[in-house]
Amino acid sequence: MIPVIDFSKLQGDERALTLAQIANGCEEWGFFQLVKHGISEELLERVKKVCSECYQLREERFNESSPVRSLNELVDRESQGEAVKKLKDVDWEDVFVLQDDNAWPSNPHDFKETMEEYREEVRKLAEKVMELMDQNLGLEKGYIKKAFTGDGQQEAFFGTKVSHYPPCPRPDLVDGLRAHTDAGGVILLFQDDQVGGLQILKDGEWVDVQPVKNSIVINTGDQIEVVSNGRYKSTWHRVLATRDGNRRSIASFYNPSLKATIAPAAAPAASSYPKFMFGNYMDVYVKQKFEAKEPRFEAVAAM
Ligand SMILES: O=C(O)CCC(=O)C(=O)O
Repeated sequence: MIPVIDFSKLQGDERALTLAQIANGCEEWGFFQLVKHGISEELLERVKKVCSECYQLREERFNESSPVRSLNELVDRESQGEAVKKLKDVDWEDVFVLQDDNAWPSNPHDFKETMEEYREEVRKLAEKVMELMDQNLGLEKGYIKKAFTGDGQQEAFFGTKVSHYPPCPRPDLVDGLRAHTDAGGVILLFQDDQVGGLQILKDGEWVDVQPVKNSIVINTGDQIEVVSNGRYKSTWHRVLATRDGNRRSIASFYNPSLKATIAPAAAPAASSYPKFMFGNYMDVYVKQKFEAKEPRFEAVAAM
């Protein structure tokens, strides 16, 4: 089971133990879940409500989307006797991204206000988690944030991806989201309470990220792997499509600015990771997201 950590215990006698649990989550799993993380249940309930209402308004569009068309074509070919394989270039997902400066859905009317409030809370939580990582890695407080912002000269990238994985008639032929590691820094996921599907690859086996009501799942991306010089490896994960249930997931990505220079924090001379500009890494990542990460590091080193 993915570790579940009570974040409120950082405040009391169990701070050292909680820090150790977070270090273990980062080192051994690349994923952990936080409960009592300080984001109010009342806000989280509102987030669920507005995101579900927003999806209801998009549902018809999903039925006409390219994943649905691709799967229908495949099933047609199968019904004509062709041996078919799982789709390799399709995700069974409805998605849009919220950033500070892009267009947001205007419906339902309280979507924007609620998601602004949520993003503010989750951004603060990301920065707290990054400071704990600084401490656990023996770095000065604020090191990772500084690395992500060019020493405070730039803004970190902060995006929130609102996804739904609608019921899929043939989960054997398409994944909700194909296996990948995340490109960036720290990812904070508010996943569905009921409908599972997210899995991580641990010691060669796919392990479920069990839904825990109102928890926030934390995982680390490729840039934390570089900064930590390979101590905190980004973990492969995927979302399985399911026949029943429409899985909601809201993933917030705290990433370096595109202009930030990323390099291992300690002993760079002895490191197997290069130093590069994050924007260059993203240029490689968009083309190779669903492939192994090592060639991405090689490609960006050669740029
Ligand atoms: O929806 C999820 O649970 C995971 C999302 C994810 O892995 C991603 O967007 O990179």
